[in-house]
Amino acid sequence: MPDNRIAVLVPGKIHPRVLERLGKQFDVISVDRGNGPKVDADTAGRVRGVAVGGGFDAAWIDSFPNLEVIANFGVGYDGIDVKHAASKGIVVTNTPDVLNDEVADTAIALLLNTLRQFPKAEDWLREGRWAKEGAFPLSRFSMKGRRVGINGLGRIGLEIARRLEPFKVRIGYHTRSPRDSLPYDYYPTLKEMAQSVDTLISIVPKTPETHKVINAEILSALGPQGVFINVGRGWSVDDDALIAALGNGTLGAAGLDVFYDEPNVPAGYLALKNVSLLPHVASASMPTRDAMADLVVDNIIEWFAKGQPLTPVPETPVKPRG
Ligand code: NAP
Ligand code: 8YV
Repeated sequence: MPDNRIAVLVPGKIHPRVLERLGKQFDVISVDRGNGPKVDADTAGRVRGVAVGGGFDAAWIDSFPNLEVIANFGVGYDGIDVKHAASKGIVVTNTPDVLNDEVADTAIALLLNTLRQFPKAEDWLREGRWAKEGAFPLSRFSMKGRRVGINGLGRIGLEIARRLEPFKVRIGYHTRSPRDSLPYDYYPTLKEMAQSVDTLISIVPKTPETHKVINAEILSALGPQGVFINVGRGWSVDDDALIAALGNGTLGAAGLDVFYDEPNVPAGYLALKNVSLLPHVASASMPTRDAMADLVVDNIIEWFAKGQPLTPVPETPVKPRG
């Protein structure tokens, strides 16, 4: 029997809760990413919504003539050609706020791991070295007395700043526009901030302006006691400069959750002892990923029920469905 429900395309893998909930209301069409959209013309014509956790470029968008809404699994929607979607009147949604706490918690954990080397200390215990060789070596760095600069004080950056307050560190931030009524030092440029702090946490989106902004000049301004943490996008970092600065002592240490070309991690990082590496897990708890999945589905439901999704991205302003 033909499925007369609205067809929603899911390219590649996505959190199972998205499929489970979508399947209750929509005709879910799961397709491999492969080398591009491979669906017959009749199916392509029936697709009115997309739920996606990777990328959706102009070629994919153009393959579905009746597409109305693309719901991205993630707050960062750099994998979707939003400009192209906007030009065709297609609404794009993302998953803001529901992951703020998890990502901010991870940023603090990664900072502490980087400063105090807790993962290496646990390895020391598990490898029997505590009993054989004695105490784990003292960590070179401490959180105490640090001056922290946050590159990007949006939804997540602000939660990171709030979590830093009880650590009694000095807190500053850089954004293009200063935020009102916050007790943190504002720096109009990243360079001025890097010159004034010894700890830099980056949580900016992937945009043309944020490409490789964490470069040799910024790392050298942080200095040998300096620490760099990235939970935003690997796109913002000049890897060659960071690997060189960590290797020659220009920078003290780094903690990275995100990489330029995931899941590929430059061998230069793996060879260094003063970098703590995570495989893009900042939002990766079951409760938070479930909340993200729910927001993906609820955006699609709200669009088709009311013509008003819950969290459209600013580049695709919502026009009521005709
Ligand atoms: P948001 O609320 O939009 O905040 C973005 C912040 O970055 C704003 O303060 C913005 O301020 C600032 N910004 C943007 N462009 C800038 C530029 N060129 N120079 C300086 N500051 C700039 O976004 P969010 O929800 O906090 O998320 C931020 C990003 O984190 C996401 O886009 C995603 O890429 C990443 N993320 C990573 C993970 C992970 O798993 N590691 C999880 C969630 C999110 P102005 O506009 O005033 O400049
Ligand atoms: C996720 C993220 O890892 O929300 C984002 O922008 O980077 C992370 O929460 C990703 O979106 C899903 O794989």
